[in-house]
Amino acid sequence: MKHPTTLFFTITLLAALTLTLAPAYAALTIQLNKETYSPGEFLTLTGSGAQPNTPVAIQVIDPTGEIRGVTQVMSDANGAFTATNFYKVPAAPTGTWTVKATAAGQTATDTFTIVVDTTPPTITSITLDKTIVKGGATITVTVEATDNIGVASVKADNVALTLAAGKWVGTVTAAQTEGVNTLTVVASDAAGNTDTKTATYRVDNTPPTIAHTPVTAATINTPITITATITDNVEVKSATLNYRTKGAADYTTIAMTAVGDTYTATIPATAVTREGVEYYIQAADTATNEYKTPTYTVTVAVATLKITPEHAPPGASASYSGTNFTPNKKYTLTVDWDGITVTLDSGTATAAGTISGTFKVPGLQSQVYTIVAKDEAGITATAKFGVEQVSTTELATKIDALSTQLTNVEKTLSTKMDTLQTAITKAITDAQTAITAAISSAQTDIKAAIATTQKAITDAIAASQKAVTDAVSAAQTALAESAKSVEDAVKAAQSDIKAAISSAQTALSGSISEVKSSVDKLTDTVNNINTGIATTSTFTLIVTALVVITLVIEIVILIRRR
Ligand SMILES: [Ca+2]
Ligand SMILES: [Ca+2]
Repeated sequence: MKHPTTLFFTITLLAALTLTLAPAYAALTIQLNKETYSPGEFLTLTGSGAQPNTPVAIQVIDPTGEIRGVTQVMSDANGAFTATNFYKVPAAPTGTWTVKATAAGQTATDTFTIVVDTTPPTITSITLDKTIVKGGATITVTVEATDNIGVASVKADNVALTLAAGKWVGTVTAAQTEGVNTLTVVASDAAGNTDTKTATYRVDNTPPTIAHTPVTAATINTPITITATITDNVEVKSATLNYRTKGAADYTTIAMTAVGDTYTATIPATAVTREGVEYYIQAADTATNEYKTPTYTVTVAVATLKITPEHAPPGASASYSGTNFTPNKKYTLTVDWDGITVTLDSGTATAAGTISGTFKVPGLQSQVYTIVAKDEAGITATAKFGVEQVSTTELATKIDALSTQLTNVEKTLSTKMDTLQTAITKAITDAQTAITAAISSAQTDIKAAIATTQKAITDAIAASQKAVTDAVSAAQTALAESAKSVEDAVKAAQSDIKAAISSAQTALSGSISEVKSSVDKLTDTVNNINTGIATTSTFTLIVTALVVITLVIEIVILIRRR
């Protein structure tokens, strides 16, 4: 027998070895998404603990042990897997069913039972937000329903409602057909059991009708009662009276009060001014159909006052009459003089709103006064009345005298105007004449100035011409003198030459031919001089003469050398 300590050690070692050598994977498990299923529902499961990326075979086994369905899925990299809607649950056999998963030799199971639900849901309430609507209007439907297992869906006229806070809510579109229409609501459970209930609503496309006799005339500052008979094929919801003082920008809207089909409202006195009043009636039914009457115009009668005669002296009697005052109301007839109100008469208007009476003309200063008739409702009318202190004849005479004076003033003014006009005309004519004379004088002066200038220019030109002529003449004289002196010089030279020749001829002992040649040359030159004197310029003659003298000197030198 081994030592207990040794045995314990051995067992511990074996356990450690076993743990070390066992696969590193957890146990295979599966989990169905529900514990019970109704017939027709599908099974879905999730699993884990398989080897990574390994096929997992799944079997569905009924309570008798018969395999009713198989499928296969792959585990993922973590060994997890899912089979979705892999088997449709039949109605039978009831009892405990098993789902078995097998992967790499490991198995796992889960169980479920089939519950056959034969109890339909119950619709407990249907609520419509409105039951009288226009055709095509939107109606919000709210349904409450229960079921032994659970309400799966609710539809209203085939429109699926949404579950919110325990109630099924949605909107449907009303039919177009006028009259009572039926809304069908169906609640279903998962097993397909249903409950159907209906609700009704009414379609009203017909607006209300308004029967009204328009008010066309009213008394100023007096309320106007407007009455109309308003009906609807279903239900009148509201009726309003809309009024404004004619010319006002906006209408005032007030609700009409109903007694049966008779609706009444009152336009207040403050709106009834002399401008007149405009109004219309509007009615709506529950389905929001509306009808509006045309706009009517009320003419407001304005109170009038007439006094006969129109003027009279103090103490005389005058009568008055007025219309359109507030019927049966008290009134007073007054006149205002320098801030003091004097009552002339008072009374009560008739049922027709007329007033009349007489008064004694008060002793007021002569002038035209405004007489005021005013009733308790504030309706007033005025008329002018003249209090006379002087007789009409006296007044007429004064007016005639004034008229004559005015005529005289008019005549005097007319005469003065004529005189003034004549004076103005003359002044204008005089001014024109003076201007013309001044222009003429200026023209003469200008002409004289031009003539003087022309003469001065002519004189200057003449003076210039004489100076030029004198200069030319002097030049000519000078030239003539020059020519004469040249001629004299030539003649003197000729004389000297002849004497020289004569002397030379006498002295000649040698080369006569040489001298003769020079003499011939000299002779030619002299001839040329004589020929050219007439045509050659003074300067050329002088030069030529010098040439001749030079030749003569040469000849003399030549002769003397001998
Ligand atoms: Ca049920
Ligand atoms: Ca209607």
